[in-house]
Amino acid sequence: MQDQSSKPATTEDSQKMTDGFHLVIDALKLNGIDTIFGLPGIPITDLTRMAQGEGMRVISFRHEQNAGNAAAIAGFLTQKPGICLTVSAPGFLNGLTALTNATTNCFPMILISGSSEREIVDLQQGDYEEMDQLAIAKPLCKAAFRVLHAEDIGVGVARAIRAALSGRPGGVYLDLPAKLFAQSMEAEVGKKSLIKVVDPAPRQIPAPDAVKRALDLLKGAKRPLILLGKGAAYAQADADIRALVEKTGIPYLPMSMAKGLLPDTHELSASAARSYVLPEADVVLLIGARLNWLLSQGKGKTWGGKNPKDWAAKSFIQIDISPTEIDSNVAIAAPVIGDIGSCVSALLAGIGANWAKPPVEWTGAIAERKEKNIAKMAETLAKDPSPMNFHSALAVVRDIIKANPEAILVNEGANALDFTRSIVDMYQPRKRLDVGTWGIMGIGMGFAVAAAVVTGKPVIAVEGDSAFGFSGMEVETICRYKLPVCVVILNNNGVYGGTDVNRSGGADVAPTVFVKGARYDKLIEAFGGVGVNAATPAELRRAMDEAIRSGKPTLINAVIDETAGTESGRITSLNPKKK
Ligand code: ADP
Ligand code: TZD
Repeated sequence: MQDQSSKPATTEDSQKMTDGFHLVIDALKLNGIDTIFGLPGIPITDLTRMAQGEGMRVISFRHEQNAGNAAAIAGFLTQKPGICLTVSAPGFLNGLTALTNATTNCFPMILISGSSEREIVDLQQGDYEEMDQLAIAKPLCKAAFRVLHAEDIGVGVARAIRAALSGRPGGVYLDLPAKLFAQSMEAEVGKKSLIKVVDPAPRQIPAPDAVKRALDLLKGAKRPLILLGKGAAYAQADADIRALVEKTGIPYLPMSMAKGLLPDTHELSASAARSYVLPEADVVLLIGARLNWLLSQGKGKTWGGKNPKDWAAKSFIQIDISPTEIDSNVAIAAPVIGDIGSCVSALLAGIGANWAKPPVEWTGAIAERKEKNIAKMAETLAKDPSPMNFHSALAVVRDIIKANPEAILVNEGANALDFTRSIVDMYQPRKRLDVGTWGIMGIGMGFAVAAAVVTGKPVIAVEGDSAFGFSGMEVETICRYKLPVCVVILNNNGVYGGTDVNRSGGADVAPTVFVKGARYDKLIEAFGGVGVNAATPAELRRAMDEAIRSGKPTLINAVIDETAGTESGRITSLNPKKK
């Protein structure tokens, strides 16, 4: 489709005039935003060209959902809202899943979409890609704004940034009708209309009595536990969080994207004794983690309730920036409301030199279980079955991450997700990026592209073969921008596995089964990347080492036993069953 958007102000007026295109770019740049993830087309094609011309990094994707996921994770990694730019209606809708997912995960992101003319949309007269985008976005994100006049672009961008970053971070929609871009105004007036947002994520200091209540509860605990969530990773209060764990001597559990806040090999990590500490702990300090389904809503057997429907058998302290999160599932005895940096430093200030570390009965019992489970896992990882299974392949990934702790690990799938999370240790904060709160497939290549672009570090994406398919075309994007991304597909021939059968006996394969022996490595070769088929751990290791060494876009098809793994990985129980 050819672009029909109006020309920018580049005539003899260019010294004195500006236009909507340039005001959007200037407003973003003024606020330190230097990267746009998007996909061009009417009416934003020129915006992408001009943004690039004005020195912004413009990363162009093959599908808006992947650009949106890239923006979301860029927001998580940088504490600046990630920008996703799309065309109207279908492009907007393609980006919307990522915007809603960002909001669900508390990642700051702004989806900017061009839209059709208001007059036509509101009368439903059938414009090109007509849709009332603002109305559709509103219930699906944290905030949504539309700008109709060029002189309001500064305010619109400022409001979007504040909404994305302040309080609980989330996704914001900014609707820019096509006409806006061509509106011109005096450059000087335009410049003055822009707003540099001061303190977009203001610190929120917890109340002293709330801090005291929390410390009193923690002091009296016999079996305390700290639970770190991805909010703690986002907050970038890494040194204080580590100091809190080490000074109190309290064992901790990281949620999957909080892995690496302290190295997984830390002596106070209770990860390898998870099923012991959750039911046994008497006081649990949640830092940036919600008691949602990932934590069994804070009640039931996981937490030591005798009857699965019991209330929590323990007392919770919860640090969160969102006051309404408190008591959302179980009673929280000591809420501490504020930003994690301020809250953790307030707790630290109240922990004197004579703080009594937890009783050795508790820490000793955890250590004992850890040791047993780690030894059991080492035994499993040492096996070398043929074909490879998840364990023997992931033992390789585990070693590669250990040798390259600065690498970012992107991870999606079912078994591919669960096994990677438990087998591959992380050593540094914000290095593990995954399916998050929704358990959504399709984040893989978008996250990988953004992680490489905003950090410059090597990226390893461990993908189930089904999971990869949702964003697989972006291997072209990875090759086009020459990103140091190594995709490892744990290929077991289908969704969860490849052994299901058609119950009718008909010719179609079962709904969960893919083409047997597919060679995903050939995909990346089409775009000049390195493709490797790895049938053994040794081949996988060689290919991964080489990918890290060369920094070349690489896709490894790791051939996994199609009988390995279970339906839905570790969440089999969530599948509905006949009563
Ligand atoms: P996980 O899935 O890792 O358990 P969640 O996404 O459920 O983590 O929880 C993250 C929590 O962190 C959210 O409740 C969010 O409000 C909170 N949060 C995010 N950023 C901050 C911050 N800077 N300060 C305090 N709380 C935060
Ligand atoms: N669609 C979306 C957007 N998200 C989802 N989570 C699903 C579908 C359902 N789903 C899962 O929850 S995991 C999964 C799907 C389709 C793929 C599992 O297969 P895989 O991984 O090949 O990626 P394993 O290792 O074979 O289990």
